[in-house]
Amino acid sequence: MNLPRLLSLGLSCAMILSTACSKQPTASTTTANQAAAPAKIKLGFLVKQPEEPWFQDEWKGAEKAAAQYGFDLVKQGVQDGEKVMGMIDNLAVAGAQGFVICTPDVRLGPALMARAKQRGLKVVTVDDQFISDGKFMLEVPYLGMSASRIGAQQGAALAAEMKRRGWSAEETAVCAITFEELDTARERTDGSIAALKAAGISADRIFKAAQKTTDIPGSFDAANVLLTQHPEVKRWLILGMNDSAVLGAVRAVESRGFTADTAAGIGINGTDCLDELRKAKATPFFGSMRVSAIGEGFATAEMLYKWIKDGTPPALDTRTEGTLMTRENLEAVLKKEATGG
Ligand code: FCA
Repeated sequence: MNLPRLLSLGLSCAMILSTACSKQPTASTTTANQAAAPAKIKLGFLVKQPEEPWFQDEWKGAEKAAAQYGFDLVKQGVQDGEKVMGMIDNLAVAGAQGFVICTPDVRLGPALMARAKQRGLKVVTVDDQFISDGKFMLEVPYLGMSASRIGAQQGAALAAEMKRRGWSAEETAVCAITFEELDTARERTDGSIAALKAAGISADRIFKAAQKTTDIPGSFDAANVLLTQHPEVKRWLILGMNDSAVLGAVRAVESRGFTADTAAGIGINGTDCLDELRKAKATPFFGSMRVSAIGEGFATAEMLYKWIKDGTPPALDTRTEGTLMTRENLEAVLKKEATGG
């Protein structure tokens, strides 16, 4: 049932109840004498790509916080600006006091903050930091990945893998799937490329392929263009800003006959690649920098809740770290994370 319908139903129920009470003076006096129970805090958690396991995990974390602190949680996918603005209005009407958001477009920041302010809603950003006039909106609380550092770890791990396999510099090249219009994405891939260069891989063996959309088809298409341009490459190292960027490129190299022995990709997130890493036979998807999305969802929802409940303003900039997760250590990494280790 949609929200306006729910609200109008709620309203009619309230009207029926109040009519019933006015006909029974005793009952209504009792009601008036009872201390009004404090209204439950209600928070929204809005994400740009609800189909990504990363964001589903963030929701799981937020649900954990809701259960622990006893607040209501409204989860919603907001794939474009119109949906974001509509959702801010809906949340306000539904009595919410704030929301956490991973915005579909970081340049929506100023308009979104103006609407939230007008509606009296507090805002915490996760993953993608708002931009105003080309600058980060540092005044809006943000929690996200240590993008450059996690990217650097990805690049260093790819270089180590090349060395371990004994791949020569002449036969090997890097396929870097990029999405440079998003800062966190650019910082990750720049960090990764810098680490590969620092490990001795020459700049002219590193090829960027820009994805038009941040999903598997988007990176598959980008990688295909690159592979067509470089049929001479015998070994591919693959990097990208997240798991789906690397998964798309992995599917593209596979379609040209590359295997786990001739290509190696490392993603970031460690959430969208669990099925891939658990496959009976290894694929060119070697591993991923795992970051706890459940932890991020919990932390941002908790920050917002405490801000509303106690007036404690959240930290303005909080960064999370990653761990290399491969077929070998996957279950151990997940277990350690689940047990808070
Ligand atoms: C961005 C990406 C997501 C995830 C998140 C932390 O929003 O699109 O896949 O990596 O940062």
